[in-house]
Amino acid sequence: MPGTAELTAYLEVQRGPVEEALARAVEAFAGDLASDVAEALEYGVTTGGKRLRPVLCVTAFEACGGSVGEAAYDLAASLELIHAYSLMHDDLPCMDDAALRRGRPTSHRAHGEDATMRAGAALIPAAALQALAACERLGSSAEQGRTVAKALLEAAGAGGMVGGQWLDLLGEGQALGAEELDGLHRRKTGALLQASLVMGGLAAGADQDTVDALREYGAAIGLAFQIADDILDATESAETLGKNPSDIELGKSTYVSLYGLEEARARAKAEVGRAVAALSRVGLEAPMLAALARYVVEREK
Ligand code: GRG
Repeated sequence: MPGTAELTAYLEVQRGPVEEALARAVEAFAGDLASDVAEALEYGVTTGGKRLRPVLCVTAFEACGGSVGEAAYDLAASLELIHAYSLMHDDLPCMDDAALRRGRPTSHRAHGEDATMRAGAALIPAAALQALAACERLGSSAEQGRTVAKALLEAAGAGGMVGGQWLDLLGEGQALGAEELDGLHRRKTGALLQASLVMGGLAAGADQDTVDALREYGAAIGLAFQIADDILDATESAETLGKNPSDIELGKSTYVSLYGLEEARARAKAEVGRAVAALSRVGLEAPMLAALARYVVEREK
């Protein structure tokens, strides 16, 4: 498996084409919007972030035999458009009422609630169009394009991220049990991470067993990601993480409050093992995906 230095270099190399694809997407979609909304959209999409979802998508695409070029990054960018909207709306006063995101003022603090609401809403259909157009450029069949776009929209919808966010808001101030917490986070955080892998595999024309393995890998790293998030939330400052308020301040149940730090760490590690095992089972040679699974729990923010 690639070591930390190799993975860091890989993430650095990926950043350029991911940012370029996002800039292309902003240019394509912001033109139809009022200027204040376009500015909020650009701020939400192009300002920082680890870009984990696009990197997972492109890495899975390549591991499944896809030939990586601009169109693959355009596909990967569709996931980041959904992610960006979710963060913009999540930070609004009617949800988490957050002041800081990625070390900067949240979108509504910088561009106002009205423009943030509208820019976030515009990003949802934009992401679907982005995925469909990218599939066309990749030479996918219409059926393949539909399947890829469906994976994105299902992950973003009520059975995925939106439903998870709803459970998250309802759960504030309550002590959720393990099953409830897993269910919430499989949808809120896990579904889009999982879709990143599945979409990469589908667009590359992977067979059903391989797509299923990517789905299993995605579910495992989704859970590992959230456990790691809760550990960081409990152990690092808002300054280091570049966001506030913390989940603890918001009265949310976390894996640390449920299990304690040590067991939470062990559980995150076990999920990484599960993710890597799923790929091995179908013989998918993807050392970078294995390294990315480890990164998900070892990251510092
Ligand atoms: C109307 C109920 C309702 C929902 C609207 C707002 C919303 C949809 C969903 C929010 C979902 C959400 C905030 C999920 C959090 C996912 C998460 C762990 C984000 C942090 O991801 P990172 O660490 O962030 O990858 P960066 O900044 O690196 O991109």
